[in-house]
Amino acid sequence: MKKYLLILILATINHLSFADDGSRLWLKYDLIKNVQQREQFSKHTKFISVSNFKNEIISKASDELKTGIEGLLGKKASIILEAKNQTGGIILEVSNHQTLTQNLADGSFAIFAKGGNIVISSKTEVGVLYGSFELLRKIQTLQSLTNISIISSPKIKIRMLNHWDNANGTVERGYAGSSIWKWNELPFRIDPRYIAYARANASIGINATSINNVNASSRFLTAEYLEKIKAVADVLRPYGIKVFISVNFRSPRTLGGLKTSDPLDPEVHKWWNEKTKEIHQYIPDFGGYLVKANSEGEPGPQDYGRTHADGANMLAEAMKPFSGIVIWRAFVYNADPNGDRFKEGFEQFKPLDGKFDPKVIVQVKNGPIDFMPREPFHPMFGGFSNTPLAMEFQITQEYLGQSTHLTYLAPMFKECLDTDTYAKGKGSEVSKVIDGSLYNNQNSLMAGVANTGSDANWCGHPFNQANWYAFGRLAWDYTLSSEQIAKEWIGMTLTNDEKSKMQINDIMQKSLPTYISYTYPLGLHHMMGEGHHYGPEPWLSKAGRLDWTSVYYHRADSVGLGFDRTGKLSNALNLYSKQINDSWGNPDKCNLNYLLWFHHIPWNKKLSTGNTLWEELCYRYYNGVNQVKDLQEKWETVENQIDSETFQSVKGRLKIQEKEAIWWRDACVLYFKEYTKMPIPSSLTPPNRTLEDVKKITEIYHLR
Ligand code: GCW
Repeated sequence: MKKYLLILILATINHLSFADDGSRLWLKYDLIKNVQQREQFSKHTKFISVSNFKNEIISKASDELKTGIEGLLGKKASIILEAKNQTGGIILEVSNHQTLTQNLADGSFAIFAKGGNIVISSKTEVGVLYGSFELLRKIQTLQSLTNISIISSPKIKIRMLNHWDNANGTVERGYAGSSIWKWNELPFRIDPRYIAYARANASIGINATSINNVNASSRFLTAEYLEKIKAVADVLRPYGIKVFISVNFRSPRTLGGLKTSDPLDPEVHKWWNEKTKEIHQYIPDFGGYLVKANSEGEPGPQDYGRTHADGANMLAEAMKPFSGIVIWRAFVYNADPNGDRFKEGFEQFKPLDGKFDPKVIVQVKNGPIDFMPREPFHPMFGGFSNTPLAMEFQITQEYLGQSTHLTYLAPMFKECLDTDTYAKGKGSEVSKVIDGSLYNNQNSLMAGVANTGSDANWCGHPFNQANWYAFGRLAWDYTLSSEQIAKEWIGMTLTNDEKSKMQINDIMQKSLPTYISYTYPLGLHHMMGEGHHYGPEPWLSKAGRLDWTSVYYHRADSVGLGFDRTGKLSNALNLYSKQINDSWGNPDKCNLNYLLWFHHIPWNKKLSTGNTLWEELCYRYYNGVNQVKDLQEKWETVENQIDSETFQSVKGRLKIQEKEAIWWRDACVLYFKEYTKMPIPSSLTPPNRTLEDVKKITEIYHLR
């Protein structure tokens, strides 16, 4: 009793007096305030029964349940061996329970009430771990456990984070501090954050991670680094997470001292075979290789006149004796000033469709250009029937306000996954291409470029955590709605107060349309600041390559705006199905969200809204700014329900966002106005600065 009181007091003090630095992510396990609710949950969670103390995954599951229950309910929960006649507890079992006998994917689990207990059952240990997190999520979000009955099964086999982390501790496109991997300390010191990372990922079903940047250093394949990676893999393994390595294609030369890295050279083959074997001595369950080749200056098979398939298949061959796979990225584009970058991935890979080894998955970005805030789905998803394709989402917000703008990305992920490619007629959504069901592929993979870093709260903006969370939940089950995911995350991370939850969900759902409205309305894209990719630079006309400028994409002139991708110019639309062409290919039918992606529209053309293009553009930029104000007002209403540190952090960032939304609006409206020679609609207050003033802000960004 005394012990119980002490835990209760400590938990209460902890909850009341310490500001929340966000380091516990969505696994906070703070005491549930309402006593009746606690009592309800306590009835079902008196003990945790396991059938074997020794299995390390099961022991992670039972430990997590114990920690969670003790924190949330302020009471002791003991782990016992094989409950016999006890009731009111949780039983973890690895079994072929009838609910799981159908051909359910690895990691599936069932949670059900039986004989006065709650059973978490799976055919595999990792399924029990996922089920344990699911049960905790139910308690964290205050859902009743009475007669609980859940069967859950992952739709995608490999649910993976891609870290763009470098050996020197920096993170490419990372906005939350430096790398979470402390290469200088490994393998001797294991940072406790690795365990926290593993728990967070397991809680949302992520089961794979590639630990280094795709702009890869060969260093990661040295014995010194393999030992370090092994240490990380050992921490992640009991949480069901496999480690992958991004490799530099030139490694046989740089590391192996060979004269070439030509994938058809027998010595090169041998080198990779041996290297792959060596990796497995450190990491027996090694996940595989991730490769960025012949893209943005990275080496690859084309350096030797070979194809992407030659390169990928050579690595697949080396992987043959093992369970791992090869993930080959399709993010390639040549610097052809007359071409259309939109088409390049498709065109380079199309002749190779069907030529890849079964161990290869081709990983395609969310968007034919590059993770823009809104892109039409990549045409490869509709055009490749003989190659398993993986989805690469970007969780880190390179083009989405980085760590200062609030943008919840589940609606973006879903927009892409839910779009019908019509590849095999109606019902051929992108999700069915990547889950393997459309073409009966065995492998399926969804990757997210990680947004984690050394910041106390891992992700920079407190709401960026929600994007990591949402990515994992959707990789597990893309049919979940973005509202459901948001509400779960809010309940676990911020508050369970119903009214506040609704307000915050509203903020989250509106955040992406708001951001798009003041940056890239109507299908504009790629007009951000050069190099750093922050803020507006629509006037950018000179860069290392033409397709790194802004004018290449928006094509503003005295007649109109937008990139004509119809048959009149680039004909990229032709890469999509007829059904898509019937809508997106027709400027009068095209969804306004994609209009300027595909058409060069005259400034004075009347759109379906009744406004001319110029008017509509201005209204959207101005609305975007107004919507940020709306988000700020909504955030104010939840102050009493939110931890003060988090509240202030978001409040401050929303202020920056407001200022920078105006920056985007003024930059774009004033810049395009030069082409239109038309006034800003009279109902809007014109910017109180000139285009030159705004350009100066960007110049300062580029000062050295
Ligand atoms: O989005 C662009 C980024 C690069 C990145 C590249 C890629 C890792 O600006 O920083 O490099 O894409 O995805 O390979």
